[in-house]
Parts: sequence; structure tokens; C-alpha cells
Amino acid sequence: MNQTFTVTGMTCGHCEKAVTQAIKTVDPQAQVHIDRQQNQVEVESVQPRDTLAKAIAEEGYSVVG
Ligand SMILES: [Cu+2]
Repeated sequence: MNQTFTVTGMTCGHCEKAVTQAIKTVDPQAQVHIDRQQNQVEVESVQPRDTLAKAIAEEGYSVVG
């Protein structure tokens, strides 16, 4: 399932990697595409939205939508 999150707090490539890693921790098969300028994180994953959002938030980034 393709899911899009609006995530604030990503300021550099390291942040993108951290968010990607957080998602892959809950779903190693996940496909992640990040557009940092737009605060958009697109995830192709079988995991429910809440699980993915929680993983991103626990990494220290704000999921605002
Ligand atoms: Cu960063």
C-alpha cells in the first residue's frame, strides 16, 4: 500500500537516511521516497499507517499529516 506522510524536521540528507532507516526497522521491504523540500515521505509498505508514523516520530521527526 502506498502511503504519504507530511513530516517536518528533516533538514539534510542525514535526516532522510534516519527516516528511511526508521521505516525499514518496522518493514525491511518498504520502499521509501522522500522529498525533503516538500516535507513529503512516500512509503510503499504492508505496515499500517500508525506503525509507520510512530516509527518516524520515535526517530525525532514530526508527522503532521
Ligand atoms: Cu539532517
